[in-house]
Amino acid sequence: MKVGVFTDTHLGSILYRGVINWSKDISDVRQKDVEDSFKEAIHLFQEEKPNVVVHMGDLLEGRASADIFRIIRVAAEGLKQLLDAGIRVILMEGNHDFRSYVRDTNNQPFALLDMILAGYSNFKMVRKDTYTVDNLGHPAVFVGYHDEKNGFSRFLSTLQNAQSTLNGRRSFLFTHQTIGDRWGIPNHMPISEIPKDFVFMFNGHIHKRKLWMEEGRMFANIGSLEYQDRGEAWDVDELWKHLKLYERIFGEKDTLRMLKRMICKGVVLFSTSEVKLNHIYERGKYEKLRYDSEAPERLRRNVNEGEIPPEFWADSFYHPLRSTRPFLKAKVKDSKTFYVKLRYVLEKIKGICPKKPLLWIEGEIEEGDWNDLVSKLKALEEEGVLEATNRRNVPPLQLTNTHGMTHHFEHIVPQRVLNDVREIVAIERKLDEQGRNLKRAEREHMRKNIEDLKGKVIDWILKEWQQGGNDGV
Ligand SMILES: [Mn+2]
Repeated sequence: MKVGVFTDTHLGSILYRGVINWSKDISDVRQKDVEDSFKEAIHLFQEEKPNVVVHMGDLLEGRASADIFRIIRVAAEGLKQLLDAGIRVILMEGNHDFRSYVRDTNNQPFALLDMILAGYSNFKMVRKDTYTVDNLGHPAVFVGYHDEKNGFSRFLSTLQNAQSTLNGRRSFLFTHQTIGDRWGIPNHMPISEIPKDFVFMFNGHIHKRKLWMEEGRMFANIGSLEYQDRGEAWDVDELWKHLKLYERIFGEKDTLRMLKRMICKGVVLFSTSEVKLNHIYERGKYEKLRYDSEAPERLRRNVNEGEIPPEFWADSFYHPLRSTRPFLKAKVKDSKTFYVKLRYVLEKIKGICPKKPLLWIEGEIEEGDWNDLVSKLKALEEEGVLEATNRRNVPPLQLTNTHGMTHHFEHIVPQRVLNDVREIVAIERKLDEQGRNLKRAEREHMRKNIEDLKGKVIDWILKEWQQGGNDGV
């Protein structure tokens, strides 16, 4: 059975959390971006024809938008296309679908959507505080949003109730709730408390993509369909470092491919009958998995429990969307260096992404330098390379978004990896300059040294890549 999963569409959203003072009004652009990515996801599912499509919540920005009726129609029209094509659709209610100031669950955006789609027998909706059990080749439990005001006890009892219906069978779990302690968020469901029969878990809510193994179980956080929050934005300096590293190791084509996977938000498609998945169910272990991907030989050899098979992030699993609008940020210390790196990064992004990035800057630089930088950025907007930026040196906002997130996502290339890269460069140069004068054995030794170092760097990159790098809260 083929399953498509997406989440946190936030249709109707016109803002980015934690961002003010854009150089122009971007609310229309924003609203269209969010609809574009939703439509692209629907289109992708129509083409790939999964048996089931699951949306894990926050389909709508139902709490804030006055445009809610139009937005519900946009959502319904998209979902109808899947339902008409015979694809089953399972929608889970998220905290943004639910307007907490309206008590009546029948007077909520999702209730309306349910009425619109009620005629479809292949449509299923999981409302707030409820769950449903279904079959995706293996049992699958779907849980609507649970209020976290009093912690996770109600969510836990829902999971326990659901488990009691499984008769010991291992199951998928799809939930909007935050699972695991991977984001530095105090509000999360500890993995150790999740009933043990749930072995492959998908969660929404956190817009940052991440895939990992823990306690022999698999966790997939797919992330939102668009950037929602300044905390998700990619740091220019960090992107630049990644690019330089990838170019060194992979060459141009694969560098762009990796960049796309880092920057572009996306959807997941997978087959529940895949051998590797069945291993999770049958053994709960990965050692015996067979690797048929194009991952480097050494990685295939060195798979330990706890590592994610790279093919789960391969093209067959994660599908980045073209309509993603990149979101960059920077803490500027030296405006000239920053500008050089920014131009470089923007040039590369242009190669993978039709939409112009947004840029958020802050920094402690002289008034004169700041004004100079601002006029350069304005020129970039006029040139059509940047969509918008912030014009004033606004002090960093305290990130008080709904998830209470902080900048736990900063992730730079570790020093040891940079050292390996420097070493590779140094040996390559030496080979280049003195190769002819060296003994053959010595040359071979140096080449082997380069291969070993590259292997180490590639291991790090793939591991980082699997875990989602830095793309999106
Ligand atoms: Mn949410």
